[in-house]
Amino acid sequence: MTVVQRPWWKDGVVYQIYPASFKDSNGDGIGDLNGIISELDYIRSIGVDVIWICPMYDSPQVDMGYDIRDYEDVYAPYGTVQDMERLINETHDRGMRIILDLVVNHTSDQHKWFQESRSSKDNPKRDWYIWRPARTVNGERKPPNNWVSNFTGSVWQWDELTQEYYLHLFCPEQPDLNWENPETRQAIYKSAMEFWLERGVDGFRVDTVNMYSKGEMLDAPVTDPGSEWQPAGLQYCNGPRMAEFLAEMNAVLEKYDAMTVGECPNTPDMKRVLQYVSAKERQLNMVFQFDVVDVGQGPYKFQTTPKNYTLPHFKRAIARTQDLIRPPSDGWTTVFLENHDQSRSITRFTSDAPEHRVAGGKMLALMMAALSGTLFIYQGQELGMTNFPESWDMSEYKDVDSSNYYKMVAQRTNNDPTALAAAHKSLQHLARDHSRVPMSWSTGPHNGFSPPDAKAEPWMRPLEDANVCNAKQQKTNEKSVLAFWKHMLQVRKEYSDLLVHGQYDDLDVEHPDLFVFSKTWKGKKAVTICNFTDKAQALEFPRQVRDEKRELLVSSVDQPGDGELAAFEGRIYLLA
Ligand code: TEU
Ligand code: CA
Repeated sequence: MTVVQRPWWKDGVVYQIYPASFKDSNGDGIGDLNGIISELDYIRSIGVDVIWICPMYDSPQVDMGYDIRDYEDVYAPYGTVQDMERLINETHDRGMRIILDLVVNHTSDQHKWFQESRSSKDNPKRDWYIWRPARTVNGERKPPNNWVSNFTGSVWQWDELTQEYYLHLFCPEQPDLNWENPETRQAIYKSAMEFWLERGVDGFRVDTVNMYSKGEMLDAPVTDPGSEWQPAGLQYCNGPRMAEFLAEMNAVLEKYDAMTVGECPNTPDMKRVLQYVSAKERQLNMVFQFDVVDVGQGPYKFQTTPKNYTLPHFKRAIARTQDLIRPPSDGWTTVFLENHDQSRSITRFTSDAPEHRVAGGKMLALMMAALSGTLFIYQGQELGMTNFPESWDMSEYKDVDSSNYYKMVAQRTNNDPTALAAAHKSLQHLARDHSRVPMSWSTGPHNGFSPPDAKAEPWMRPLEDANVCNAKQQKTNEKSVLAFWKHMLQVRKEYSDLLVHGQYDDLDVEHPDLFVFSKTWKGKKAVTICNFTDKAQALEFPRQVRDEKRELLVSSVDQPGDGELAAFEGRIYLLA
C-alpha cells in the first residue's frame, strides 16, 4: 500500500463544535443541529476545512453526551438522524468535511447492551462489560482494585442484583465496554462506526482511545495517601492489546478513507505515542497528547493555582508534540490549545485583562498557525472568548467533573472555607465549564445564542462581555481576533510547506519571556517570535539566527515596532 504524503487531513484545519453551546435555533435554551447548519457559512468563512461535532447521540447527558444510550440515534433536543444527514450534506456542499466523536470505551448505563449485561450473570451480553466479584478485606466488601475514577471515587460500582462490581473509568453511569470480547468489538464497529460512515461522515475524533486494552488491572501504587483510591492512568492506558484492536478497527475505517484523531491521555512515553501515529503502523492518523494542556496542572488536574508554570514548561510541552514528526518519524501530529475539556487559552496562557485579551488571542493564533500538524480550533477560540469570572458562584458550574471535585474537597476537608475557596479559584482557572458556555454571537438577548423570543434561558449562563467579544461585531472589524485568525489561516495555507509540514526547533528553550522557534523545509526557514509577557520586550533573536537576513511575514499587531515587541506580540519572519 502506498502512503499518501499529503492526505487531506494533514493540511486541513478542524473546527470543533460543542452542540449544546453552539447555536440554539428553536429557543429551548439548548444548541441544536439546525443551529449548526445555520452557521456553516460562518464556519467556512474562517477558512476551516473540517468540522468535528462533539457527541450528538442519544444520551441521558450525565457527562454531556459522552454517555451514549444509542449510537444510532440523536439526542432529541439536538435533532434527528435526518437532521444529521442534512448537516453532513450541507457541510459537504460547502467543500468541508465532517468528523464525529467516537465514544466506545464506555456506553451509558442506559444503553440496551448494558441493560442486558446487568440483568443476570448468564445473560449472553454479560461479558460485554467488565464484571468482577468483590474482594473481602478484614471481613469487609471491597472493589477488585484501588483505582480512582477520572471523576473521583472508585472505578468500581457494586451492582446489587447480580452481586458483582462493574468497571467505570469515568462516571458510574459510564460502564466500560469489554474490548477483550470479539463479539462486542464487532457490535461496536457496526453500530458506532459503520452506521455513520455509511451516512457519509469523513472520520472520527476517537475518545479515550488508549483505554480499550486495560491489562491486568492490578492495584496502583499509593501516590495519594489521603485517599483509598489511587491514580492508575498509567496502568489502564496503552494496554497490551491496543495495537491489535486498532488494526482491527482500521480495517473498517480504511474502507471509507476515514481519518482518525485519537485522544491519548497518560502517555508520557514518546515511543508509545510514535507507534500510534506512525503511517506504517496504521493505528491512528494522529493523536491529541495532553502535554500542552496539562501545563500548570497539579497531580490532580485542579490541585493547583492559576499560572503555576513557567514559559519553558510550556515550550517543552510544545516541543514534545512537534517532535513527533521529526525525521525519521513517518508520523503526524496535532496543534490545539483548547477543546471542550479545557478552559480558555487566553486566560490560561496569556492574559484575559481587558487591555490584553485581544493581543493575547492574536498572538496565540499566530503561534498555532506556525506550528506543524493538523490544526484544531475550538468554537469561540476564533473570537478570543475567555473564562467566565470569579464572581460566578459554584451553581454556574454544570460539569460533573467540577462538581465532583468540589464535593471531594468539601468532604476531605470537612467543609474548610479556605480549602473550598481555593477549589473555587482553581476551577475558575481550569474547569471544563469555561469552554461550554454559549457562543457569543451578538450583543442581543442571550448573546444571540438563542432567538430573542426564546422560551427558556440558555442551559449555561452566557458571558457578560459580549459587548466587546461577539461574532457579529468581529465579522466586520478588521482589527478583531476573528479577522486575524482568518488572515493567519491564509498565511498558513500559503506557506504550508514550512508552517504545516516543516521541522520545528526551539531556538531558546530557557528564555523566560520570549518563545522563539524556527521551522525548516528543504532549505527554507521561518522564525516565529512571541512575547508572552504583558510588557514590551527588546526584539532580540537567538544566536542561531541573529545574523541572518529576514523579512517580516506577519505580526499580530498593527504597527510592529523596530527594535521592540509589544506586550503579547507575535511575529513570523522568513529567512532569506
Ligand atoms: O476525556 C477523557 C480524558 O481523559 C480527560 O480529558 C477528562 O476529561 C479529564 O480526565 C477530566 O478531568 C474524554 C472526553 O473528552 C470528556 O469530555 C469525557 O468526559 C471523557 O472522555 C469520558 O468520555
Ligand atoms: Ca434548541
